[in-house]
Amino acid sequence: MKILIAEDDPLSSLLMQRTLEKFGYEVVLAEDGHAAIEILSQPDGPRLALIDWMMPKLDGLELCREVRSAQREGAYIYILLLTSRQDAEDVVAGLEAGADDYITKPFHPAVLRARLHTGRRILSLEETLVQAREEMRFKATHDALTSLWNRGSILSVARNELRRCERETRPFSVLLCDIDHFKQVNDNYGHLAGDIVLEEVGRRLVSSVRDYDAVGRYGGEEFLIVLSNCDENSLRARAENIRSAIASMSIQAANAELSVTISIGAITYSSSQPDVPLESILAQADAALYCAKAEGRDRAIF
Ligand code: GH3
Ligand code: MG
Ligand code: MG
Ligand code: MG
Ligand code: MG
Repeated sequence: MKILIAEDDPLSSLLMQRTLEKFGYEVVLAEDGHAAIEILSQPDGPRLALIDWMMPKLDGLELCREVRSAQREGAYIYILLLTSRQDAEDVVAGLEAGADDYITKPFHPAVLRARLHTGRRILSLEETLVQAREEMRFKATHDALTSLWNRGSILSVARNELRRCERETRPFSVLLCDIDHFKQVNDNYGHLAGDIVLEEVGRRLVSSVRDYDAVGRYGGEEFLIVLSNCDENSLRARAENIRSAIASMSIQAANAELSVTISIGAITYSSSQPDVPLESILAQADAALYCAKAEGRDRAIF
């Protein structure tokens, strides 16, 4: 585990470095507060910091305040303040500035070691919390079966893109895709096979679009694709690509090789008036999808 030592006195610094290396830490040194800030703000910088109170330029207290105000989420830095002061008001000042703990000079190595263990316990707890929060955030925004954006998220992606297109007077394009006769997959091969088909179709849709396009599960077997920087001509080409990419798939499920087709309602909206509701564009896409179904499926209608 990496640890920062911010200490202006070379001898103390060396002594601490040796002690900490003996404990198994990978030590990074800073001679003053500014250098410490620099090191701590690096993405893979140390998360544990042993900071001397008295330093030139930026002292330990200012450093604590600085670190706390620049704190990025998920990158908590545990600060152990090193001081020769032990008056009650100094201790209070140190903790209020943002230190997590303090240790007085001259320190006993075993006490330092124990206090650092406490810091690591806190850091690992924080890491668990951050991961749990990330997971919750992902679950709240993604579909559980396909891991695509869920309905709420793809709608807000679409809404944001629509507003951006209006501002920049660019065309806004969506594809509403619906698997053809999907009920028959469930009826003939079972619901689990149906789920596999949904996952595979979702994966293929993602691999058929560009990185900055967005694919979401809009409903049961319906997918909404928001394409950025796509005018009507390129939408035609891309809808056809996507249609044929799905039609040419062979999906292993329920001991069978399944294939499906999709129908697509394709809309390019070029803004002539501001603030057109997304819902009205999606209603047009839905109407186009309905035509694609009526005209025999496995096609895109614009
Ligand atoms: P069409 O070509 O007109 O779209 O016919 P369709 O059979 O695809 O359409 P329909 O709306 O009649 O049936 C959709 C089916 O999708 C019914 C529903 O049970 C199934 N479905 C929806 N969500 C899921 C899911 O998460 N898993 C599985 N296995 N099936 C699902
Ligand atoms: Mg000092
Ligand atoms: Mg239907
Ligand atoms: Mg369908
Ligand atoms: Mg449907």
